[in-house]
Amino acid sequence: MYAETIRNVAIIAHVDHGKTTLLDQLLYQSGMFRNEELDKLAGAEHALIMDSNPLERERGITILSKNCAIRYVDSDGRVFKINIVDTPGHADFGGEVERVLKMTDGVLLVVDAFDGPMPQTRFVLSKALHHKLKPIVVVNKVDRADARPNDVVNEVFDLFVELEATDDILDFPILYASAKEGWATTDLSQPNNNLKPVYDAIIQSVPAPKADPDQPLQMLVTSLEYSDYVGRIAIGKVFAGRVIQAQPVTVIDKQGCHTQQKVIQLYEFEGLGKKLASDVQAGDICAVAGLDPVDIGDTIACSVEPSALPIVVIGEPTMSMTFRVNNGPFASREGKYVTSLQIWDRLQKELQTNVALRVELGQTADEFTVSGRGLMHLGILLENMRREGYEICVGKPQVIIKIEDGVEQEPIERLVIECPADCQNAVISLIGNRRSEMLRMDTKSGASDYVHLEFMIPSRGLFGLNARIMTATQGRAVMHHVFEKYGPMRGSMPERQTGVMIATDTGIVTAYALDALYNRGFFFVRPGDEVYEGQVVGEHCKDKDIPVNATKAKQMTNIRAAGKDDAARVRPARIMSLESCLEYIQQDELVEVCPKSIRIRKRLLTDNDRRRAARRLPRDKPADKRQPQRNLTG
Ligand SMILES: Nc1nc2c(ncn2[C@@H]2O[C@H](COP(=O)(O)OP(=O)(O)OP(=O)(O)O)[C@@H](O)[C@H]2O)c(=O)[nH]1
Ligand SMILES: [Mg+2]
Repeated sequence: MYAETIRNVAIIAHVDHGKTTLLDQLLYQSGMFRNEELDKLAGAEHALIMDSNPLERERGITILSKNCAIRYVDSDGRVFKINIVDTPGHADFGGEVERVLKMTDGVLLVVDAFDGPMPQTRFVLSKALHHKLKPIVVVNKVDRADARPNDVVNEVFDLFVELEATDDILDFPILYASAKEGWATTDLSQPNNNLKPVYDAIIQSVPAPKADPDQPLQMLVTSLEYSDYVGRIAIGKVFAGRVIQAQPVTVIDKQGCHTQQKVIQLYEFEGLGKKLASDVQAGDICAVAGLDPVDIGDTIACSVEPSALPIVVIGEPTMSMTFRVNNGPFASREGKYVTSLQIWDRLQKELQTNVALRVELGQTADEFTVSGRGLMHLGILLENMRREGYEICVGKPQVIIKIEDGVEQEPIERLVIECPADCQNAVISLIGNRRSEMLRMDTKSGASDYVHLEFMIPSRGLFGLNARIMTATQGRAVMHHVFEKYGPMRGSMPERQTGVMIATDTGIVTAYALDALYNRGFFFVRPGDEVYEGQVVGEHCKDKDIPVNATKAKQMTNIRAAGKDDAARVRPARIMSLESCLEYIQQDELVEVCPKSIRIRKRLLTDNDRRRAARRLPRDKPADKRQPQRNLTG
């Protein structure tokens, strides 16, 4: 049967364990390309081919899952087509992993030979086991001087047992690899110089897709792409039957609505791209152009006997933010798209491909509530929008509270921190007052000066935690968290300890003014920057907000003062990334996201308005510490 020579696998792992590096090397060694051809496609610092999107290159992480197909000839001369999906490892993009697993029959579970299984390893493995996918464990980075591959294999085995894997799954094949150096072996005492063992393990261990080409067509759409020439392109796996060029089909959406449409163009994956195909049979992954409407989760079915495939359920968002029209004094200076309609249209477009995102109308016509899987998930959306020329103001991220059986439930995350033994006390005391509970604390086997700490902590407790842990450990700790479950609300959280400095005037920041405020704290702006009344220009060293005049210029007189007239003392500005701003702000503040600048401002720009609003609050809640929503702030 045709599908006998097809293998569909996804590469899954915790962030930075080397998925993309492994896939790139598999492409180099596939014999389908000249090395120079691939070298040209590699980009940025990590020189990875598959991380092709500009933000991925900038940050060195994978954000979107991507398909490619490799032809492989085994030792018996049989030609196999291996469809491989690269997935992101960051917990916030977990939805991307869930979306694509349905396409595959097996997974390469990559685990770092020093780190061992981390929170996202557990998450992606549990999803793979849920889909009954056959795992192959790749212990990667064995070239590392501190690698401890044997311990890691034991830890992976324990993880499988914890996740209640069945006996036949527990029999998983193990490969030891250095993706960076491009080799893998089944036995560390027998070195090897290529990735052939990875190909062989895929061919031997991953089952061929169970699919019957003689049944009526059923194809599940798992990704969408756009092309200027052919419009929407639906990508997915053909579960039954075959797709034929120019064939009429019935598209069944998630509500069960049928529409009669026609395949305009049909592609199969080949190497890094797609090539036109006349016919794609059950078991293979293909792309269909010319269908509209079509969405992720829809079934493309036979027009005579249409029947839908089960819908892929994606985990719910846990965090939401308000996106609103930028109404600050500098609005429309940098952006091309500034109206609520333009923002709404852009968010609707994002919903078509970003499966873990939700968008709802907000309290006013200028506001929308956007929910996602975490700060980075929403941060990447904002970053993309800003680069496309949008201007938006966003409010403080809030965790999404659910009510179950009349009890308020909040998202709880599994947090893993690995740090040198000498700073564990500092870490534990920081986390201790954030309503967490410790699950585990042990020294990392094979690396005795490192401790491995595991906690359950409300998502609220994670806001601003990373920066504090890094300061407390001089940047030596590694911290990862992933959503685990909803649990009963755990009470109030400590919030930002410091107040801010708020500009009282609109104008250009002067070194003279900053010098006068030298002892008041840190600034987010530099001399020469333009600021407006109500903008947050710095962090106060005390816990109260203070108004400051950052634009004050030195009075011009013709009397020269002796001494340090020209030598204004200005601390280097603290330049905050978009995500750090989002973590930093309080309930009464907004982040203004524009194509060239990111500013923090007070919701109410004038001092009078803020005072008036504070007076309206109950007496026992001071204005700068107010928390309108039951202490939800972190
Ligand atoms: N020493 C060593 N480093 C490796 C190896 N494989 C990958 N790396 C490095 O690990 C880092 C992360 O590699 P990626 O391939 O981007 O990891 P990833 O799993 O795709 O990361 P995300 O997609 O962001 O989850 C890069 O700096 C690689 O150079 C390896 O075998 N040995
Ligand atoms: Mg990657």
